[in-house]
Amino acid sequence: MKSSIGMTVTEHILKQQRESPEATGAFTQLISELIVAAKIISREVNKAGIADILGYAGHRNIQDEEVQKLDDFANHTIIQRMSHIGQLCAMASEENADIIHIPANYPKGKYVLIFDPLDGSSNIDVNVSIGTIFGIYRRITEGEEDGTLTDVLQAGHKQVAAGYFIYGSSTMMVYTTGKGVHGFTLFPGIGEFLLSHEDIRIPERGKIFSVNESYYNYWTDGVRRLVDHFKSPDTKPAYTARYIGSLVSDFHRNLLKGGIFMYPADTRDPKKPHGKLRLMCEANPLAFVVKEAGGYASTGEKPILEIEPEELHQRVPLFIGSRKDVELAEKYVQGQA
Ligand code: P6P
Repeated sequence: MKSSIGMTVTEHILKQQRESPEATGAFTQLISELIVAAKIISREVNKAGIADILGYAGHRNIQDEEVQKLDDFANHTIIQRMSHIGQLCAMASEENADIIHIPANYPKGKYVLIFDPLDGSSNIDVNVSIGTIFGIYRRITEGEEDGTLTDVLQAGHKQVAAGYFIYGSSTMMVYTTGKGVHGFTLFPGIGEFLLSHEDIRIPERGKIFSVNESYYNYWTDGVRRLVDHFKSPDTKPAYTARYIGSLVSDFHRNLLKGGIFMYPADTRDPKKPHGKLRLMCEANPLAFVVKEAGGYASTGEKPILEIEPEELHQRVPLFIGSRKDVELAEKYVQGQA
C-alpha cells in the first residue's frame, strides 16, 4: 500500500543502498546522522529571530570573516554528531583551519566529510535563506587510524555523494550519490524530509544570470564581456538578473529553473586572486550535484571536478549551472567569444 506521506529521505537512501551490491550500510548511517544535524540546525535557524543566537560570535574564522553565532552552532552540531558514528576517518569544515580528527575514543570509518556548516551566514540577521553544503569521499590511506590531509584533498570527481540543506521558507535537502539529484522537503509536523523533487534536471540553457556586478571593474575583460552579453538587448532569448548573495539559494533557484551563477576571480584583492568561494566545501559539492542534474561547473578555464586540490581552503573562480551557459562563459573567459 502506498505510504500516505510519500517517500522519506531515509527510505530513499535505503532504496539506493539496496541497489548498490557493495553497500554495507555505513554510508546510510553517515548520511542519516548528517540529516539529524541538519534538522537541529534548521530548528535553530528558524527560531534565531526570537532567541539570543543572532549576531556576531565575537571571533573571525580562517577566512578572516566574522563568525556568526549560528555559524558556530551549526559547525559544532555537525562535528559533534558526526564524530560519534564510527563511519568517518576525518572531516574538514569551512570554519576550521585544519582537518578535524575523530576523537581517540571513537572508531574511525572509511569516509571523509567536507562541509560548509552555514553558508551565507551574513544573511542570517536579514532573514534570507542560508544553507549547509557537504561532500563525501572514501578514505584513500590504508588502516583504521586517523585520516590525513591526503584523504581530504581529493579531486571533486572522487566524491561518492554531495548535496546541501537550504534553510528558507521551507527546509530542503538536495543530494546525489551519482544516481541523479533528488530533493526532499522537511515536514515539521512529522520531522521528516519527504521526497518532493525526484530526479531534478537543470535546463540545458537558462534565462537567469546571477553575479555581484559591484565587482564589474575588477573582472577580466572576458568576464565583463560575458556579463555585457547577458545584459545586451540583442541577446535572445533575453536573460534576467537574480542575485541573493547566498550561494546555496542562488544555486538552488538555478538548479530548478535554469541559469548560471558566477563568482569570478577579481583583481582587487591580491590575497584572493581566485575569487571568494572555496573549492573543497562549496564548489566541489555543488559541481557534483549540478553535473548529476545535467549541468556543468567550471573555473572558466577547466571543470571544477577535475581540479587536484593543493590546500584545504583554496579558492576558485566559479561558473556553475546550465551547461550551455557555463560553456559560453568558458568561451568568453578564454577569449574565444
Ligand atoms: P558577495 C556568502 O557570504 C557567500 O560566501 C556565498 O554564500 C555567496 O554566494 C557569496 O559569499 C556572496 O559574496 O561578495 O557577493 O557578498
